[in-house]
Amino acid sequence: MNPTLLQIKTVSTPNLGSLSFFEADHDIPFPIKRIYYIHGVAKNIQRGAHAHKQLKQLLFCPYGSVKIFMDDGHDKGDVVLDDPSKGLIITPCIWRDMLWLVENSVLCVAASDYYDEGDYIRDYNEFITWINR
Ligand code: T46
Repeated sequence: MNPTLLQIKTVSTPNLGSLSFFEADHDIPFPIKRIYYIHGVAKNIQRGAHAHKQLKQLLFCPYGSVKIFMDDGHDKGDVVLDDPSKGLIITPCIWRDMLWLVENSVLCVAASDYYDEGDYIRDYNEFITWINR
């Protein structure tokens, strides 16, 4: 599996820190309809255990470190988001789990569509059936 990593554009100013940014359609290959973020998570907690049928996402971690496990039904891979300028694009039909390596890490998602529970596959066997349909 070949995850698509994005180096998020970052402007550093001496003594003032850094500013990172991305623009829909210009820097990421889809329009953004929703932003959400997961926070207040203890170390070693794992979330996820689902795939999306249509949703495209950019994941990034502005604070902390979160490991993303991905499975397309054939290959598996993982990426550690441990730098605010590191982004991970996840295309549809990828089973994912997210493991908090550092307490209170913030995982942000820019998503191509509004929330729709019908877009989730939360059962792994159903996921395998879906990708082989
Ligand atoms: C994903 C990973 C990276 C909403 O009501 N609206 C929303 O926009 C979202 C994203 C979730 N929810 C509700 C659905 C559940 O009742 O929030 C609750 C927790 O969602 P979930 O268990 O799916 O959370 P994670 O951390 O397993 O997954 C989330 C996203 O849901 C998912 O799209 O790819 O982050």
